[in-house]
Amino acid sequence: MRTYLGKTLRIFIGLLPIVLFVSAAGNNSPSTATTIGLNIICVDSISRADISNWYTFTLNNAGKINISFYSEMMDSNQDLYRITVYNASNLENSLITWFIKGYTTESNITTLGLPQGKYYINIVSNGYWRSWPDYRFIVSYTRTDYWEKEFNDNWRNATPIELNQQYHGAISRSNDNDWYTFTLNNAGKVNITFYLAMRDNNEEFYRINVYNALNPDNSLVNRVIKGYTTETNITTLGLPQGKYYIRIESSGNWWSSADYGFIVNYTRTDYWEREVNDNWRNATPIELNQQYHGAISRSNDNDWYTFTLNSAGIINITFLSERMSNNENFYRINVYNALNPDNSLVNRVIKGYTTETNIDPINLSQGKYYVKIESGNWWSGSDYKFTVKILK
Ligand SMILES: [Ca+2]
Ligand SMILES: [Ca+2]
Ligand SMILES: [Ca+2]
Ligand SMILES: [Ca+2]
Repeated sequence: MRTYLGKTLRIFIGLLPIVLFVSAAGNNSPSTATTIGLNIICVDSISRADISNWYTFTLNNAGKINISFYSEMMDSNQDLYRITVYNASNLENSLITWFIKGYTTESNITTLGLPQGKYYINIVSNGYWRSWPDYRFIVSYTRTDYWEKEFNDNWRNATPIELNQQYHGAISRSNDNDWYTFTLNNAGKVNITFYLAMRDNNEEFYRINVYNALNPDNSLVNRVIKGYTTETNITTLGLPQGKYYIRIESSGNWWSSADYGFIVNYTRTDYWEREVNDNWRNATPIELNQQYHGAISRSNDNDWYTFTLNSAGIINITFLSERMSNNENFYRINVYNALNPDNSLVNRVIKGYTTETNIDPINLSQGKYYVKIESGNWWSGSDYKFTVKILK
């Protein structure tokens, strides 16, 4: 029961999902697109008279869709079908374009996270073929608020995310950029963990950047993720309140359209550094006798802190760090008088095996001071802690 120049209705009976023949003749433009249901197998075909079929579906809520496409094996392996998905409000730029080759009988087209709205699917044949069997496809939909919402390819369209909640996305085109945004109502520390199912090789698959909305030219973190790394703890960041962006893209070398996951964990605290604090002008103010945390989140990260002595006194500094895998120079600590920033009062290098350093007490006059912490010739993104104590 198949025709090549007409269209056929078939009802599949049994355990399969409901199957609907979907196409009226002449659905060859968006304005005449055939409305299809979600999670329903649709059957249609290409014919000499009708080589471009348009379908439309509506998502009442945000969610993710997967399109599966089934066709019979043809006698050539050239690209036979082109499947394109559009947001109805943007027919200029496809969300995804996928080619189906003649030997491929089953294709699972990359998952798309989408906002509520109206969408189009266009299935086009690669020219006239002598006989076109029916094809079947299904748009599988799962409602979720925790997927990206395409297009999110620049910061203006970033998908807003909640803190402490895992989200998913996929690089559905090699040039796909996935932007997310979160807001911190208070200063705190942020830890981003990135998850993927192991890829086929250990090439660089993803690049992740984090930006402060006020300073989008300089990323706070720039991290590359390899295919075998299924869980990556991206360095902890101490941040002031404000709006932030995360950008996830392919590394440029390899890409995979499979899902990735990530979570932005946030802990409110006033006792972490506040990036960007990379020079004395943006130094993080600290209280005396209070332990602070920070991390050298890039090899060229500089962490500046400032404190004020209301009267002359003696201070000492205690610095705690993790034991590293070798005994190279991991940190350098300098202390400056704000009136004389060219001469450091303390210049101390911390080696990798040293976990606690007590810097000799120093006599200071009343005034404003800076502490600068940076990497040595090695660096570690793990947390360090330090306390400036007033002894007298
Ligand atoms: Ca994406
Ligand atoms: Ca995107
Ligand atoms: Ca830092
Ligand atoms: Ca810094």
